[in-house]
Amino acid sequence: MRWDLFCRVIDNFGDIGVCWRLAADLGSRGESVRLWVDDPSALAWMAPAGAAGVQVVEWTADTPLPEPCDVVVEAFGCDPPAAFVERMAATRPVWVNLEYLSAEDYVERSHGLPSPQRNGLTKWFFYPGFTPRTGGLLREPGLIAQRQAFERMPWLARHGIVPGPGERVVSLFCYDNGQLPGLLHLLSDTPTLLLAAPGAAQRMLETAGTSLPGLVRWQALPWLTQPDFDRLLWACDLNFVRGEDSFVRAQWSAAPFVWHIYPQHDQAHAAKLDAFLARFGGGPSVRALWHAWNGLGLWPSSLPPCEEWTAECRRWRESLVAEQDLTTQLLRFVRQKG
Ligand code: TRH
Repeated sequence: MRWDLFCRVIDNFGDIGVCWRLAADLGSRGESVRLWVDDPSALAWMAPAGAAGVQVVEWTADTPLPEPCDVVVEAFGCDPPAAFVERMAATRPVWVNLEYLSAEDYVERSHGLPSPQRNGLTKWFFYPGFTPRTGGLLREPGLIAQRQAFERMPWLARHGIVPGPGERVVSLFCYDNGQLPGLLHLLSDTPTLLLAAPGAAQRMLETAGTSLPGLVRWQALPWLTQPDFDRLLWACDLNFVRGEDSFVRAQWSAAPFVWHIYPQHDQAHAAKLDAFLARFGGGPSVRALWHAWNGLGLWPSSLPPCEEWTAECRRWRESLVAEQDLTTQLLRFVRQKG
């Protein structure tokens, strides 16, 4: 099929990150995707080589609007241009709104619901999620096999990262976070190499400067391509991730991970975080750590026991892998509605 996928970059990199993964995954399965994005700049580092079957169109007010494809996906309710929607009334593509990821109960109730539109078309809600009654998670065919076959030391060496003997390797991708001193204190019980993503993590560590605890050192990373970002998560003993896409990718890594959830002014993120924890499990020590990193509780005195935590993450990944991935589900959904 031919797909129009619309992406508006609201902030950060999750909007384009999710859309690119979906577009590339569809392309690898023989679909043909026109990815409309208002700010494609991040693709220069995220996906410099592009992807088979994916054409990127810079979406501005002046972009000429061609005939709509067989399927129109708008990411996160980003509203395709009105003139395009008018043309859709004539060609009648399947129209899908790909929603935000959440583990909250409303997702199961809302996934797959129709929304009748003024132009006579139906827009269908498609919700990613963690349970069989949701649209699932992006997981490319072969991803888990690649992860199992991955060798961390050569990858780290190729990226100029040389952990000392017994040094714990921790990735850090986060928003500005006043909780960093608490985290550094917690990590200071063991030699630790913190690999900091560009942006807030690096800025905060630069500011921390000489106040870094003795056993903790850090190294700045460049922006990695998405496949290399995945490998970073596979190479680390512990991953701090954020937003939506890196959060999911940490779950495929199955190394212990901590989520810095996108903060919302009305505190809605606290319920969203707890909804995930309720499904994931992890026990009180994981819960306390996640709450502390998100400013929702006091710091525990130590990290969760590593073996149990790792086993929990592996069990969680196995349970997710038993579900169908998002792209497979979306393809089936669209064929049913078409
Ligand atoms: O950047 P994020 O915080 O994105 C978002 C946005 O805030 C968005 O508006 C919000 O709706 C959503 O979160 C919940 O975090 P996320 O989702 O993890 O996206 C980051 C993307 O960047 C992801 O696709 C991984 C990619 N990435 C790389 O490819 N290379 C890198 O080096 C790094 C650090 C990230």
